[in-house]
Amino acid sequence: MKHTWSQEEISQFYHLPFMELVYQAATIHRQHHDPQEVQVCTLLSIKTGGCPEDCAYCPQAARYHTHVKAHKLLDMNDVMQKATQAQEAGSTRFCMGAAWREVRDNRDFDKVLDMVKGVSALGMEVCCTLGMLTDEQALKLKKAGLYAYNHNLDTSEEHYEDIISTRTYQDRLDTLENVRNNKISVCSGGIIGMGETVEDRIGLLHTLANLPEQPESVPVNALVPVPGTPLEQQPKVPVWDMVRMIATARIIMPKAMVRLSAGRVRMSFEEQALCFMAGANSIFSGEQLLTTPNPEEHADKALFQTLNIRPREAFKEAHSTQHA
Ligand code: SAM
Ligand code: DTB
Ligand code: SF4
Repeated sequence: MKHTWSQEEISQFYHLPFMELVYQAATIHRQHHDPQEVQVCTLLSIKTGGCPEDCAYCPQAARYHTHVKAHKLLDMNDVMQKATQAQEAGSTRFCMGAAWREVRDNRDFDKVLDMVKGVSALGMEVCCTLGMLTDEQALKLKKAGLYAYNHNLDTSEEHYEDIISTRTYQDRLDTLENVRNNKISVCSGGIIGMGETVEDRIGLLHTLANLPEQPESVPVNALVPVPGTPLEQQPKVPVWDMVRMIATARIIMPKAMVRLSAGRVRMSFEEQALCFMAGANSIFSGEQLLTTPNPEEHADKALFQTLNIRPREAFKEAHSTQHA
């Protein structure tokens, strides 16, 4: 039977004494996952910048003047080359991001469908993050071989309108429903460090954990403050908050992949190790996220070696549910 988490229960986990929280999360992590395994994913921005939305954190919104140079949709060949490189470097999931408000039924979408087909044929978990989707568009992506769709709720419903005014929380939830109804794996998480309260963070986790089905994947991002965006002056998120967020997500969504996403460039090996201890079991590798820097490949190789971590195989979730 589905367990419903109350805001109060989640808050109690979040506020546990730090070591107790990490211990409980690490214990649950071991019941559902191999703690020596971390999935390595690669992001590629297939269409960069010029986005009509006003997400206050985002360097790709057309209305802010940032370092990002807009470019049109990449060619299939470039995408396949990047995906192959990523696979050779140990990535098992490839996520293509477009700075779109929503998918439109046009030639660009047809090209994206071809990209999904191509990357899927490599045997990687293909993920896309393209903005809002209709039910029909989700079905087309599914038929092309899409494994997962990323669509973040970003923060609590209450804090949402301080961050984004060009769409609503309900728009986000509707897209997640369209993704779920078409049997695509759901990836949805958020960002901390955007001036939210602890209640907002708990509210975000509350919404995610109580979706009709919990997301299979929950990215936890620390804001990367980009000059030119309204959030450029936000102070760095303390690692303690990142760990609390990851640990709480792990406890209330035990089966999900919890992804230590944006913000790793500013974290030491010790800090990242604490995140893995608290239940994070995925990272993005490669020197760029979408448009901002990420640790270099050799640094991540050294991190994995130091911590005796192995990269996780592709489709492990699907394989283990089939055998269960
Ligand atoms: N346009 C699509 C959308 O918004 O759903 C897909 C691309 S969008 C860049 C993907 C996600 O990246 C956002 O939902 C947000 O959570 C994250 N993101 C964007 N800028 C960020 C930043 N500066 N720091 C941390 N995360 C960020
Ligand atoms: C997610 O939650 N984080 C990734 C992925 N999903 C698409 C993106 C982070 C982007 C950070 C800012 C940038 O590089 O543009
Ligand atoms: Fe556009 Fe996505 Fe950036 Fe918002 S987060 S401005 S929708 S690219």
